[in-house]
Amino acid sequence: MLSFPKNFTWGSATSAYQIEGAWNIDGKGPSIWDSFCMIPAKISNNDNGNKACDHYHKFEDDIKMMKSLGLKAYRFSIAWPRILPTGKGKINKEGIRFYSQVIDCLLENGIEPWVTLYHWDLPLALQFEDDGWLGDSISDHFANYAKICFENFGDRVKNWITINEAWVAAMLGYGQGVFAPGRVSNVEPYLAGHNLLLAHGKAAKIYRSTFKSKQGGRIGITNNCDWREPLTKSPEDQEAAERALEFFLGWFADPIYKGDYPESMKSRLGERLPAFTEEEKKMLLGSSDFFGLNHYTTMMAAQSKPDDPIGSVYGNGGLSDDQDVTLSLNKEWKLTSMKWAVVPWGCKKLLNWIAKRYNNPEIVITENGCAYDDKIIEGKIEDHHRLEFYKTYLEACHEALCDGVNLTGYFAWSLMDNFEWASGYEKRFGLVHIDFKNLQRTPKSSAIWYSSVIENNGINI
Ligand code: PNW
Repeated sequence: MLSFPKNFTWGSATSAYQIEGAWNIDGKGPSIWDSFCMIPAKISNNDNGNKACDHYHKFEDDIKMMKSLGLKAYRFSIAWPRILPTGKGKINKEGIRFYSQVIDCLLENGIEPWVTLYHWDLPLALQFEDDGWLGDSISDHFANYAKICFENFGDRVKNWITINEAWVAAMLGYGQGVFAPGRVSNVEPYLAGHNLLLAHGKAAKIYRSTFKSKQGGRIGITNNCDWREPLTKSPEDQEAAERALEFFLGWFADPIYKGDYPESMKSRLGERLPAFTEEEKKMLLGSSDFFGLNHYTTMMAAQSKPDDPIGSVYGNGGLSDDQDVTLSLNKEWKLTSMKWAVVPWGCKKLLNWIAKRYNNPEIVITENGCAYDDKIIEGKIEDHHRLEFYKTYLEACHEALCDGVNLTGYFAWSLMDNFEWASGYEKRFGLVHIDFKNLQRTPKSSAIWYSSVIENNGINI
């Protein structure tokens, strides 16, 4: 039996656009994802989140299901355009009412709410009127929205996450154009990322100065990072792997834990990387109470050579021209249906890298999981690939704990199958199977296994 620390947080995660549906009712305004999905061929099968899992109407049943699975914590996001239909100005009371009910229902069932304020569904009005994450005023609009959430929910919510995966929002939304708002550029991602960081910093500052002492909660940011393993022992490849991690995670974590962007980014990007004022540096330094980490996979990294194919592999390398890093997969690695490699030791190495670089912060894995095409055999969801994934990644987490990494929680992505962004409903990440025709929920074998881990606070080996 591998035992975890006594107060370890065991949870599962979702996000608003991926599960709620109810996209245009009860006063909700449109988000950039509502409109992005209307553009033909942006989303696999032209799917959209209009209905999704219909969690908006089924949240009580879903919370009962969470309770029966034994979840101690549930991470979900608030849809900004449900609270502020145009991103600013008048508050939509129905939006406040909905999330209040969700929070109350969780607490009644003994489940701790972890709330993400921004999981990519920007109010469309802010994209039109303020240029989305490129605009000068966007971080202030976010801070204003965050304040409304603290005011209305902070009496009951004690764990806040400002921004989910600024890297994805900036790089896939403004660099590669595969996520909303679909822009393609090698300048805009760095400006969008800058404003996402400022948005986090301003919201955290408001929480700490006005709410924290009364409400007694904490606030952090969640960043995502894959592990980058040097392809060879050569110093060039070792440096390339380190640089790739700096361009991935250091981009967003260095300003918060060290006060500025990594040197490798500053020197390579020059004027394309905006600079922080001294005041902004001060605001960002130490602005996260925990290190939220979403981790999915690992790739090999090597120093680029002139005849390497240009561009990133599988869309998760960032802009390879800026980094001079060429990514590849080891042929031995098993792949999920996203073609993401299953490499548990990469998770352990990344946790150790974070502990070392950022002086052993408290780390919470706010997402980890995998997509597989489930087989339904006699009404049961045959799911041993996912079960194996969770088992091996949790074993890697346990090894990191033994190395001295201060890991305090783990959230499986995702609670249930849902709208997987550009992949639509084709890719299934859920512990719980959703039959999208009649919206029935059925726990998979991995969910049942995860329940036993939570119950034992450890893994039977
Ligand atoms: C995360 N990449 O997205 C998100 O937080 C979830 O909403 C999503 O469903 C989950 O992971 C699975 O995809 C990512 O290209 C999307 O590296 C893309 C990447 C990473 C994370």
